[in-house]
Amino acid sequence: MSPQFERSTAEWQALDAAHYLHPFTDFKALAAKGSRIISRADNIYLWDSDGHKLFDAMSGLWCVNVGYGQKTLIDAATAQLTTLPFYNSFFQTATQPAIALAHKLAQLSPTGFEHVFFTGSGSEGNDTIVRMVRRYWDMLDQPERHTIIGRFNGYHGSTMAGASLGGMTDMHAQGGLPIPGIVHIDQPYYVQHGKVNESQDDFGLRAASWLEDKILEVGPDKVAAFIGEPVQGAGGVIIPPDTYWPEIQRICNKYGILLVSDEVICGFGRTGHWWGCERFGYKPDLITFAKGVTSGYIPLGGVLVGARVAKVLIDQGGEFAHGYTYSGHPVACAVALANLQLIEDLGLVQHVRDDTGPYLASQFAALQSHPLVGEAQTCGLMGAIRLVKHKAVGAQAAQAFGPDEPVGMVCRGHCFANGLIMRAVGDRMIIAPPLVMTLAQVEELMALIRLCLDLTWADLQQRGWV
Ligand code: PXG
Repeated sequence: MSPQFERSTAEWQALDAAHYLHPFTDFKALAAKGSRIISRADNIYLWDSDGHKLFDAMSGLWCVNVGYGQKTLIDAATAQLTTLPFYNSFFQTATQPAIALAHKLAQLSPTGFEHVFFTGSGSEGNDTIVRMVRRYWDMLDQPERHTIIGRFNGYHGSTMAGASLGGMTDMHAQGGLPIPGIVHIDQPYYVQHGKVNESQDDFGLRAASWLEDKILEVGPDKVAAFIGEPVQGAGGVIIPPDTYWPEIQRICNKYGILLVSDEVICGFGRTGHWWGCERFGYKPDLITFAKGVTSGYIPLGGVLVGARVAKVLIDQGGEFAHGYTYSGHPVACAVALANLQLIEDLGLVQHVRDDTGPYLASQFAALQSHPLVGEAQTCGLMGAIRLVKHKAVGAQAAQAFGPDEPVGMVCRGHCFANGLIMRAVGDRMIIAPPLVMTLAQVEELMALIRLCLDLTWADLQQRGWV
């Protein structure tokens, strides 16, 4: 490690508390407690500054899909930094890596996607979606078609537009969001909205029908687009019933509304398919991507633009007044090319679809017998375990923990103490491990998860919560 990074953990924590404002953080509470400092990584493991090893079941932050320490990505960055560390794509200019990556993404995208707009992150990608969708309808002389429909508990980033498209009410409560022209429908979460004796399939159709209700409420000639994540990630790995997305597609088609698939988490193999929309059987008009495009080695995001929108934007001419300094950053694009090559060379998408995904699913199904587990579900290499106070008995639904019983945080504490990074979203414990994970590592992960569930159960008994 470089000498400038050689300090004790306590020194780093003091400097951190003195100067560094972390994302989505209660600054005061963290300063009192001290951050966990992560120092290095290899394959699917991390080490903190005290040398503790952690199993990274969240792939950094849903992004390090090829795992840590991949030499081809490092070499690609080094080579590009040496040749041309930066040049922009404004003023009728381009760099070879940006063009090559646009070409590669067109090859990997679902049929009908030939164009890409690059950004620096998923949030900027979704800001681009808002600008592009509204410009599309303006160019078609329908400027009143500006309303975009998102979903409560959806996550589309943290910029003004990203947070507005998302449906996180605690984010909306800060700063007067959503911005005008963005409205929300409920999420397809059976635990929250399902009816007694309603099948998953029926619930999926009913949840999709909320889109039609909202379109009719806003006025069909005012709605520009619908945006959703194939599987809601940050919302707690909410996996919709198989009937949901095809019905959403039918409704969008019926009213001529653009369908946007935010694949920032689900893209590049996470679901066992290249794209989440392929897993769930729908054809979006626009796709947002980020994270897995570079496996998080360097920031990059963007929008894949399908033929319907591209045709209008390109054929009609006129400048699209939008872009970022780092749109098509050559180093980021070079790393992305190496990353996509590696995903192909290692056959990671098939590996998830045929090997680790089904194995993880069977292991999660077996968790169902644990006294704390309400449901445990997976989609590819994403999984969620809902912790419940009392399990469902017969027709009686499972009983959830109360608002003053933060069970997820208790469980997360046991995970960290035992070398496992698993995220808590309310009462849902979620994972999204690197796609390079082997079958043996799935077993290792499941042993850690079972241990942490047992420790949590014993802890909750002591607290008198169960
Ligand atoms: N769309 C989706 C679906 C995302 O998951 C973004 C957009 C925004 O991407 P950027 O690169 O601007 O962060 C995301 C990001 C969490 C968590 O706690 C999830 C994300 C980001 C930070 C935390 O699960 N997803």
